[in-house]
Amino acid sequence: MKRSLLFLFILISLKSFSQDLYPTHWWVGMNNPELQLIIHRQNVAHETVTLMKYKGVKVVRQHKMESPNYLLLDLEISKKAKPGKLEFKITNLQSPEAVSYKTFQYELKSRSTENGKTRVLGVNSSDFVYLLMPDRFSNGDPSNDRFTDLRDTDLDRNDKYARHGGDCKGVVNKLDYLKDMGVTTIWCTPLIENDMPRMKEVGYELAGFHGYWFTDHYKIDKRYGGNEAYKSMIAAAHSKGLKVIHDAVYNHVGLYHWMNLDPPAKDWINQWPEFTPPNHRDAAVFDPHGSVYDNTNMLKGWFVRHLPDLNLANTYVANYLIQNAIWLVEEFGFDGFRVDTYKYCDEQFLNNVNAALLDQYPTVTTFVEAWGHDVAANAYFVQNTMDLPFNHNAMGALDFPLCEAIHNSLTRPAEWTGGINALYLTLAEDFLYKDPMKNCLFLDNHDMNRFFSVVGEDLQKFKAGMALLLTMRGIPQLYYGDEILMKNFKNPTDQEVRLDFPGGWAGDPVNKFQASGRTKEENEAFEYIKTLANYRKKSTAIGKGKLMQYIPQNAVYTYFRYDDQQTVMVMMNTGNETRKVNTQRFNERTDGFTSVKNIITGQVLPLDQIELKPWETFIGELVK
Ligand SMILES: [Ca+2]
Ligand SMILES: [Ca+2]
Repeated sequence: MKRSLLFLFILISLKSFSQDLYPTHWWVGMNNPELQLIIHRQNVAHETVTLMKYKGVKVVRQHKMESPNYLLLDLEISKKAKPGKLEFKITNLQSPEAVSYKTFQYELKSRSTENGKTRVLGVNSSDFVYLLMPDRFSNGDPSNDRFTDLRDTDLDRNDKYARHGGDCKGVVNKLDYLKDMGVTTIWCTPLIENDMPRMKEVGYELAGFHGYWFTDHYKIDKRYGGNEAYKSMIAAAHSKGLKVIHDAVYNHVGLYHWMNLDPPAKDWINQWPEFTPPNHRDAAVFDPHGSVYDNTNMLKGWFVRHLPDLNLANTYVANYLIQNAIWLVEEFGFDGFRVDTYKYCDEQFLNNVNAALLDQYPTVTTFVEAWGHDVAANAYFVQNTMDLPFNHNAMGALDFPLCEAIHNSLTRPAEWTGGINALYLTLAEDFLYKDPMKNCLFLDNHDMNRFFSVVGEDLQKFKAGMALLLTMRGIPQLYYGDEILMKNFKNPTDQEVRLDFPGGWAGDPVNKFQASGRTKEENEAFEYIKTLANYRKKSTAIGKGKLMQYIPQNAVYTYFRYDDQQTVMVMMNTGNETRKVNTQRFNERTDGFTSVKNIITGQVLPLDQIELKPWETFIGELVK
């Protein structure tokens, strides 16, 4: 009895000990043989940690931090190393009569052989991304809704600021719904653990249900089902031919992350005498006339009071985050990254993490949230064609300037630079991007007004926006619920645009995942997106082809997507009069074709007989 109790005690202590190792485990056969292992344990710096003999693995260096609670070991894992468990011996020379001898294990696993084949596939312009907030989408497992050992124990669907219980299983349950709609890729706002109490933001007690307040980079929040549920979700998605984008945050951590609660050293976190927010100006990063003052404030200010800003110029912090990014790909096998708060991060760090990921996973893709205020500002933060003192290496950006231009097109009259001409002019500036096809295109997201509200709840304009989204260059992203015409402005806060998907919870009065639960107008919106998205799936011209646009005339905008096999023509009337379109000036794209097949209705028309009512959009495939 005593023996088994002792055994249990050892097991428990080993378990809690192993949770203080970062990364939690690693793999043999990685391109980079180096691994920096963080041991977090009280007074570990006063102890001696020795690696027992293991073929192909050695400790080449150890680092002490300001805090005695950390010891960092640089391991070298050669190609000779086989999967197994490293054994470390700890001898406490300070107090041998106390716990003088202990061992702990560290697992080296074998890597997946499926990377780039059935997992880690990368996301490209032939995909269609669905952005959802897991807490608000669907609750597949009510047993994980709340935990008394987490700091936020509230659960209240009547409170927009509280958690609502959605999870990974809920997403799995709706994969067929998404696939049927023509979605190919899911992007969940972060699922990483946010063990934070509710925090005051603009006067409201907000829960970390959006996921951007990380407290443990190696754990999926158990309210979403934990690491295994995320693995299952990704496996289920992959088995249905769907991909997954992982939402990463390098800029900050939550107040209750160990890096802030028990910092290894003061300089792991950017320190200010008092709370100092960033100026939020992308210009402060790249302005050739800018001051160091503004630049420092932008890159090192704390996003909000409860998000300590990480010092990404600190090598240890950088190593930790880069290893974590690689760990996440190998562990979960998702297909691409979306990176949050990009313009607030140390620039060299960003290039380093991107390069390290690509070195290990050539197929993994990344698009970033730079939120540049215009094309040049947005292009600055990705691979571009400009001659600059610092060259960013991110593949693609979330295309905020194009989103704004679309809003402009659909809400303002066609003027020299406004209305539909804003869209034309914004696309013309694509020359600043190295590859604009790698940008992610969207009409709204969790930080913006709902698109249906932006266009004044006008279904014609809504369809025009969806037509642009699904036929334009780049990787299109739809925000959950837009397909059922969810609306709202983010007034008083963003929570208004983050409401539950009706039908995502057992017992919901309506279920809008099913046609029978949707209104006539909602079904019309849904079917329009579904038809276009499913056409898009098979269309090489839209998925991978070129774009040619024509100067808008009489408020009618025309562009073509084309390749060797196919030509798709899109026409949009943004004026208030019906227009018969003269297609003469499009000869260089229409020559050799006689008619055009309307993708939505299937009707075939002669090319010279296209007439557009106000705000009507025509999408047709040219026919020989
Ligand atoms: Ca749940
Ligand atoms: Ca920062």
